[in-house]
Amino acid sequence: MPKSALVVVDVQNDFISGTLALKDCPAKEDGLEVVDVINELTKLEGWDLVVFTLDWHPQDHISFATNAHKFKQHCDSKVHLECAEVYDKVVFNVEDDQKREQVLWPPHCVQGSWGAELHKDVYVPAGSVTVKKGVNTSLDSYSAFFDNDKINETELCQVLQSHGIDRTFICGLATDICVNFTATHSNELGFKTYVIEDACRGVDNHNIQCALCKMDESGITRIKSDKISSLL
Ligand code: VGL
Ligand code: ZN
Repeated sequence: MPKSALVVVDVQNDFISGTLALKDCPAKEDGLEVVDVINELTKLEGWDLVVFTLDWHPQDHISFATNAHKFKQHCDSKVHLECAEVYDKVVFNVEDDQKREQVLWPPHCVQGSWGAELHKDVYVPAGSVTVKKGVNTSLDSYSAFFDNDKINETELCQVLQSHGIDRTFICGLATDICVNFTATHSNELGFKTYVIEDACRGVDNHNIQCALCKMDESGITRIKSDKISSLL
């Protein structure tokens, strides 16, 4: 029997009712709706590992629109940071002179804050593992495996390998961003990768469809939560 890990991505207060609530994003999806579905999943017997990822940013993080002025001296002259609104993509030249493409978001998931906590109704089984991402000031990390420029790696791949995991089942927030990047990297790293569609919510409808199509093409399998127990 292949070994299976459930990877629950970023089911944190800020994405549900905090500063980056998905309800206020273009797709108007409600992040809270995943909580019950995910609780049903975590309670299934047969997981070899359950992982919770946390977006976990320092106050001065590069992805916060409120910090854009601090990175301005390193910024490409073409970009008018004064006009940068939330969701604008800017290019920063960071200290090591590398260009970073960065989407600006409202401040969210600040380390140790309420917004960064898992939603209180999320059931966390004994023995589950937590992986934090986006912890460096000058790197953003949508994926729970690598930052967006693949400069650093988190411990997630090694944790999965040390448990002998063959298959990952990815769910959580947001479909088109952190779920998408995490599933894509999982697949690239050689894990048979499933995305649990009804246990995800996203930011933007077009991007959600785009992300799901690209995942299909890369061999990631979309699955509904009620089909999983028969696979474990
Ligand atoms: C996320 C935007 C910024 C996510 C994280 O968890 O999908 N989105 N940081
Ligand atoms: Zn973030």
